[in-house]
Amino acid sequence: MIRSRLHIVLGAINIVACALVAWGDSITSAPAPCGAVPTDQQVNWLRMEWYAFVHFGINTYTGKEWGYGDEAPSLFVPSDFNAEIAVKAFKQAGMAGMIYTAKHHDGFCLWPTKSTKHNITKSPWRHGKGDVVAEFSKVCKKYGLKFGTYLSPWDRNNAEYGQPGYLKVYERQIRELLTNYGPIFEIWFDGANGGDGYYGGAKEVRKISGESYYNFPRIVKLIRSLQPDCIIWGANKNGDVQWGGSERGFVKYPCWNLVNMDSPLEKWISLEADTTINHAGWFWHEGQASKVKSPGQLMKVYMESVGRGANLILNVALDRRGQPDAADLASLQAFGEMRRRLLAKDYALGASATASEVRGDVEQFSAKKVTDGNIETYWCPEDNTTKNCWIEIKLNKPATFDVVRLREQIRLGQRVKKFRIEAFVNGAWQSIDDSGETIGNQVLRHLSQPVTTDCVRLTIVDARACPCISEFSLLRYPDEISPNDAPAPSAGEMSYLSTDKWTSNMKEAKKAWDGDDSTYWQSKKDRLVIDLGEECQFSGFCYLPKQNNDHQSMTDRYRFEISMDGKKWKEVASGEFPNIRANPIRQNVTFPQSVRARFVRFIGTSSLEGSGISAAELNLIK
Ligand code: FUL
Ligand code: CA
Repeated sequence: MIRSRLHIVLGAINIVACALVAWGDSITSAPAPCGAVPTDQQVNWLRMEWYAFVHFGINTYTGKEWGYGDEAPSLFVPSDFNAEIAVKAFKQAGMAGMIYTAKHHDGFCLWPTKSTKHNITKSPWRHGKGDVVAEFSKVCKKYGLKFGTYLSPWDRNNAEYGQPGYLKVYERQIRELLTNYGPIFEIWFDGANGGDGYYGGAKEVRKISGESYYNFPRIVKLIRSLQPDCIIWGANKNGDVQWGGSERGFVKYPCWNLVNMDSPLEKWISLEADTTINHAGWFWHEGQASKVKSPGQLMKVYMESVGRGANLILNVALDRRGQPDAADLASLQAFGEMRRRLLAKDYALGASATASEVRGDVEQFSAKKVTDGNIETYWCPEDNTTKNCWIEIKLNKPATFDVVRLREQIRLGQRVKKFRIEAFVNGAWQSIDDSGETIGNQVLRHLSQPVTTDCVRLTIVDARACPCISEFSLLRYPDEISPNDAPAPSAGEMSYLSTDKWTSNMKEAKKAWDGDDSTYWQSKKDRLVIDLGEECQFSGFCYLPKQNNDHQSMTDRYRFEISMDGKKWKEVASGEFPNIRANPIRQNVTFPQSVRARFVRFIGTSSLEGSGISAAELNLIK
C-alpha cells in the first residue's frame, strides 16, 4: 500500500517534469528509480535529522541501567515531573522530536496499561493517576515536536515471557500506545532479548530466538494497520530503520540505506545512530553532572551520524525530579547553537553552476539546481553517465569554508559510490577531498583545513546509476561553545506567573504569551502594555526574541515599567540583551527586589534592525 502511494508521488513528479520541458523539442522525463527507494515516510523521517531519546522509569530510582523486573512500583515517585521543561529544551536545541521509554526491560509500564498490573497506576505518584506517555505526547504536540515510543520486547517482569502468552501482552501494549496517544512517528524495539530475570517470581534464565518468537512480520503488519506513518525501528530488518551499530552515536562510512544491496531482495532501510549525552548511562545516575559530553564532542557525533547520511537519536535522561539534569541541558543547548551556526550560512547558495553534461539539456536538470536551496530539485546527467561527471560552482566572491554538504535526490534511490571535491586556488585546481564515497540524504565532509576560493568542483567518480545531486553547500565548522555560554533554558530553574488572565489592547499581543516559541508579536510602536488581570507579585521577566532569524524589530535594548492603575508608571529595569543576534536565546532579567503590579509595559528602546518592537515570548518570573 505504501509502495503504491510512492508510485503515485513519482508519477506526479514525472508529470511536472513533462510539463516543464514541453517547450523543448523532445520530452525529458526524470531518470528511473535506481534499486530500492525510500517510502515518503522514510524520506520525511530522514529530514528530521535528530531528536531526543528520554530514558526515565524505575531505573531512575534504583540507579540501575537494566532493572531485574522485581522492582516495587512504589519506587516511582518523581518529585517534580514536568514534561514541558524537557520538551521546551529539546525544541530550543533544534531537535525535531523525542522518543520516550514507555517500558524498559524491567517491564514497568509508564502509562496506565490494561496489559499488566506492573504499571504506573500502582505507584503513589499522582495517586495512581499518572501517565508519563500522555503528558509527553501532549506537550510535544503543543511545541510542534514529533513523539515516538520505545517499548522493550524483553520483559523481565512478565511471568509468561518466553511463552506464547506474553506475545498477547506485548501486542496489547503496542495497540494501546499506538491508539491512545496521537501520532507516533517512530516505535523502537530493542535488540536486547532474553536472559535472566524475575519473570513473575521464577527468577531464571529464559532464552528466546528473537526472530521466530516475536514474529516480527506480524507485529509490523499490526503497527502499519494502526499507524501507517509510524517508522519502525529494528524488528529484525522487517521495519524501516535499523540500529547504527554502536551506542556511541556514529555510523560507519560509506553508509548505504540498503540491505541485500544489488540483489532482487534489495530493500531501503535507513540507519539511526544512538547515543546518550551523558557517559553515566542511558538512565540518570547520581553525580553524573561531570560526565556530560561536551558540545564539541556532540558536534563530532553529529558529523559522524547525520553527516554520514543517518539520523541521530540523542538521549537526555530525566532525574529523580522528572527533569533533565542541568549539566546535560547546558551542553545540549550549546551544541544546538553550534549546529545552528554550522547550518546558518551556505556560501554556495544561489551561486552559478555548470556541469559536464545535463540530462536532455533541459533547465529542469541543470547544474543550477544544486545551489537553489531546494532539496527536491537536482542536477542529473544522461542515463548512461555513471562515471566521471562533474558540476562546478562559481561564487560571486571568494568564501572561506571547511565543510562541504552534499545531498542526493533519494526518492530516486541511493546512487553515488565515490566522489571527489576540488577547489580552484592560486590559479590551479587542488584536491580538497578525495575520499568521498556515499552521499544519500546528506553527507557533511569536514575538510582537513579551511579553503578560500570562489570556484569548487564536485566530480562523481562512480555511481550505481546516473547521479541525481540535489544540493551542494559550503559551510563553516563552528567554534566550540562552552556550556556556560549557552545557558539552559530558564524554564528549568524558573517558574513563571500564569498568563491566563492577561489581556492587552494591542493587536495580537497574545502571541507573546501563548507558550509557543515559534509565534511572535511585533509592532511598529515601541511598547507592549499588558493588563495582568489582577495584582501580581513577581521578581523579574523573561524575554524570548523571535526564533525565525529575522532581525527586523528584534528588541535588543529595553525598559521595563510597572503600574497599579495603568496610568502612573514606574521603571523597574532597563538595559540590553547581549548577543541575541548570534544567539537568540531566552533572556532573564531579575529585579533588585520583587514587585507588585497590575499592569506592566515592555518598552523597546532599540532594535537590531529597523524600528519597532517584537517578542516571541514574554513571561514574568515568580
Ligand atoms: C539498549 C538497551 O539495552 C539500553 O538499556 C538502552 O535502552 C539502549 C537505547 O538500548 O539495547
Ligand atoms: Ca536543489
